[in-house]
Amino acid sequence: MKSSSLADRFRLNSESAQANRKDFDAVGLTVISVVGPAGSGKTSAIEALLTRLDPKVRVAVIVGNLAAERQVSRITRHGYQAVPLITDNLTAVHIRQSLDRLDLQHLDLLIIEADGNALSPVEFDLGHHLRVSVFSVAGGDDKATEYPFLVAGSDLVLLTKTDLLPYVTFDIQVFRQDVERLKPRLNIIDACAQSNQGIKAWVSWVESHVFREIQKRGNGEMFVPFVSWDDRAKSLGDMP
Ligand SMILES: Nc1nc2c(ncn2[C@@H]2O[C@H](COP(=O)(O)OP(=O)(O)O)[C@@H](O)[C@H]2O)c(=O)[nH]1
Ligand SMILES: [Mg+2]
Repeated sequence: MKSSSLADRFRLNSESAQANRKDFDAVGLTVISVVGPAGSGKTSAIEALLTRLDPKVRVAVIVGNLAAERQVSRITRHGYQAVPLITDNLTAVHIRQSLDRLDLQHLDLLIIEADGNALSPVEFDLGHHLRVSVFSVAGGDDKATEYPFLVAGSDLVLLTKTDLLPYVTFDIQVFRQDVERLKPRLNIIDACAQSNQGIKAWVSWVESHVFREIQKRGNGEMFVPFVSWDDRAKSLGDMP
């Protein structure tokens, strides 16, 4: 990036994000960014999603962090396309530069995993349509207040590693109240990649958005007929 100031960086990012979204919209692609502190369980939540998502949904993942090479192998082992972007500060510019590595026309869902940390301005728009913030109970119940812009700009919060609740000091009510204060009525899903708690709700949330976009697109390319909620509920029925 050649920009000289923070304002320039934001402007450049904003222009790239708009261009990204325009490209995504042109092909009816749903783009979800999954953002949270390193180690909060993002890749695990994405893996849990991919292994249960309706197999007809054509999905690819962009992983943007310093360990991206290793993390994409956790995605590709499930048979999905994944692009590593090795950076500690993922921006819409990086996403823009990586788009020629993806066949956007033949995708329904693109997931972008990004770390939120002190260096990474998580309020950056990547060009996504939906943002999911991920926090773990092991990370402390103050994390929503540490990432206020992330929470306020999210469409869903995943609170992960709930199996660790008996072993850590984490006041769920405090966390929930902080989220409610930052963004009233924001949906929080308590999730655990080990026991599958909440994974059904997470999968359903993603599918509902992707299916809606596919129906809007209405080109009949993939869902004919549309998979009913009853069928999906049945196939997910073994989960809590
Ligand atoms: N106990 C427990 N560990 C988890 C859970 N989800 C993820 N982990 C572990 O937490 C660590 C970080 O997870 P990862 O998905 O790589 O986090 P990311 O850095 O946000 O992508 C890994 O060792 C995971 O196995 C969970 O629900 N329960
Ligand atoms: Mg990860």
